[in-house]
Amino acid sequence: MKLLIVIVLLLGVAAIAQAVRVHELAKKLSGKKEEDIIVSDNNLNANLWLASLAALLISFFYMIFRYKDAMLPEAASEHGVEIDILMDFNMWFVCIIFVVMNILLMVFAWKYRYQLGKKAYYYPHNDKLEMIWTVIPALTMAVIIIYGLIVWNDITDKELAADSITIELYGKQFDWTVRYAGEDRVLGPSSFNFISGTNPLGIITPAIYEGALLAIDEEMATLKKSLNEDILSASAQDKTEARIKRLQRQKVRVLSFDKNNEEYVFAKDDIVMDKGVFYIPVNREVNFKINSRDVIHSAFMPHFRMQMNAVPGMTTFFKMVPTITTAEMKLKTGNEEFEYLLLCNKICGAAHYNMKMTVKVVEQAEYDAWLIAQAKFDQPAAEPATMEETEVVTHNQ
Ligand SMILES: [Cu+2]
Repeated sequence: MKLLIVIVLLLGVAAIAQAVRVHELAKKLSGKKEEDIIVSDNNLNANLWLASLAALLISFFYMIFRYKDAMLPEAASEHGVEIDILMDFNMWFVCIIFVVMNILLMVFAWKYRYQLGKKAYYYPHNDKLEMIWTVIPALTMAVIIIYGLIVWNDITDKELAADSITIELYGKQFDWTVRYAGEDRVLGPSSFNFISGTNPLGIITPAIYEGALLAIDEEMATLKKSLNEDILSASAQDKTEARIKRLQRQKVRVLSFDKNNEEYVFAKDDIVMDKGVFYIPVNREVNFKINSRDVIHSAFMPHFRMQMNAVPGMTTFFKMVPTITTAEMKLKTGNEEFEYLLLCNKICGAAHYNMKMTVKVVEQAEYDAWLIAQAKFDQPAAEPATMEETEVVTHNQ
């Protein structure tokens, strides 16, 4: 099918080339030169040019009017309001300049089109004019950039509120895993060296540390045994030797971690969520720590006007305060189906579109009840809390 389309396209191009050639030959026969443009042709082109300006402006304003309701709803976070004002300021600026410049550009081209007997005015240089058209755009750019930087510095300021919640967003091809810091409000240390089927974030605890070493030693022992028994084919032997070398390197990396690091205790109450939905309380600061396992992703929550790259090998940050609960937003948008989303905004591979999680913004009490029902990292899932139990826990926190 694809080949067929390519052949049709190629034949089309060839047909156009032939038609142009025929046109040129016909002209040659009639003795006309290409430079001989008649005045009426020139005027027609100039007027069509003006008509294209009208078409451009009409479609520009029509699009704005037609799609104004397809924009995001109002910002659902404290800093989002600032971002929206900044974006509106830039948009108005750019749109006004776009309209004025296009009108000037195209009207002048129409006005000074070629006309019989009209001669171009020779005007080679004017310092004052050049100064004006350099300084005005430079000042304009400076205003836009400085205003943007002020807003950026404001929203990325590192200082955390005393009651902020720390949540890790961990991206990989192709999903997000979310980790809550738990009651101690500190995320336990983690490293890719400790990632396994049951430990997708590579969180380190003394038990996991021991387990990783044991698994490496056991696999190495089995491989060495099969090598010694001399039962492998030559290629299988090469593969086994390569695997042993890899395991040795992995062991060196695991041993480079301090076995008795006191920080490992912070992992105990961490909560790892990979169920496609996570909760945050309204009007409370959430401090996101963002990581990636493989390639660059981008943690994107459009309704909160929040986006930050997830870069392998480093942790990035973004803190924000959600101001509108999911339930309130459903009412405001008149959309019963409305949900806040965590998306990936870097095209990171074939299933990039699938990197999606639902974010529920709820009242503090509902958040506490939800959180208590989630399994802690090194404990089995809690029994579903009864209402009384939930109440008690809420008051204790
Ligand atoms: Cu991604």
